[in-house]
Amino acid sequence: MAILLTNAMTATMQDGYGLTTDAILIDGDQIAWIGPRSAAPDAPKYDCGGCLITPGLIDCHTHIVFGGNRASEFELRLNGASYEEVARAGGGILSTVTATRAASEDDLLTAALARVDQMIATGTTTIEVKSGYGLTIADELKILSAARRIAALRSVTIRTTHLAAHAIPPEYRNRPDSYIDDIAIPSMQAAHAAGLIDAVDAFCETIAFTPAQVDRLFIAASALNLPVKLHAEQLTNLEGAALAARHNALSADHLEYLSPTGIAAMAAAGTIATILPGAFYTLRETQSPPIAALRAAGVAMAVATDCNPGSSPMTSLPLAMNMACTLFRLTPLEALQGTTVNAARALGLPTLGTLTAGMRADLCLWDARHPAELSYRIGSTPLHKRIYGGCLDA
Ligand code: DI6
Ligand code: FE
Repeated sequence: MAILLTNAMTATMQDGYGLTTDAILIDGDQIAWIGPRSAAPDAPKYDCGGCLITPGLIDCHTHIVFGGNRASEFELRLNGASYEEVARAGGGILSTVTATRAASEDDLLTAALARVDQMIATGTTTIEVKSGYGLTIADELKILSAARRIAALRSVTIRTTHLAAHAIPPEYRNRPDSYIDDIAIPSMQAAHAAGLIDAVDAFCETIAFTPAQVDRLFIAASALNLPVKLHAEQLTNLEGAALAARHNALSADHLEYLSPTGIAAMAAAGTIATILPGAFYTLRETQSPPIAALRAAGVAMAVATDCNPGSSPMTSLPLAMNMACTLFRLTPLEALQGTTVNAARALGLPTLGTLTAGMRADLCLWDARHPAELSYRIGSTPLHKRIYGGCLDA
């Protein structure tokens, strides 16, 4: 059934904000028409009460399927415990791996749904979900299967990413190449065969995997026609972004230590820079990603939550947008482009991220007059209603 949205200010996100007071005709799960109210096709009307409309927000980088949480580690650290003491007390990324391995697929799904509900409540309509806390073939598949099931239970689009190359599990300590050969590549192939993944990611870092190891994984991904993306230059510069760009990556993510070489390679390849201020904030990092240089080079930027139990226990995209503006000096326009049009590009989803005829009807109605209000407030979400796939469900 068609419905005509009237009485709103709409940020179409075409050529900047693309602000318009035009009416929007939704037919089925698509935007069928946008134009002056006086020229609108005849259809039942929905009065938006002067709300601001934007595309539904897209969280293009999350790790929401995991067991347990790390609050006790957070408390230990703030009481002065060292990294070693935290590790001895069972903390760190491997504690999440232990908890995730111990959890059933249903348990993981239930825990993830609570996070999804918080994301929905802050305007998210599409979520990318990574594996990476299983680190065995069976546990990676369990995570990806739980992630896929979210889409049938909530009004969100889910895109899944294989991230077995996230950490080296204890059973492969000092044998990362064997881990890539025995677990990372075979679990990717098995997940692809089972239809469980849309893309492949890795953590390229001195504490994780080398560029040579990531390169081998990406060659195996390209043999399956799977697009790649990379956690690059988060803690040190290994020229991971340039490696990702050589593989035509959709995005390179984090990028605090990104070099001029990496920026040039990303610009040439059209790789999106995904900015993750939640991890920067949590880790009390002091080096910002080179935003001005990315801007000057014409590299498009996305903004995401990086929702994960260790470095970014955050579900709100409006909060990530606020942090991106205040910590990194993105403009409010860049922040909103980062969670709409550029986030859609980072996921390779051409029918999302802008509001034009033919696009999917995922929209947010906000109690706001101007899009800058979405980034301006700290931790408040003026969401009035979400429209998901043409349904006025929230
Ligand atoms: N970078 C991060 O900040 C997270 N993963 C990654 O590749 C950390 C994940 C965790 O600590 O659980
Ligand atoms: Fe991440």
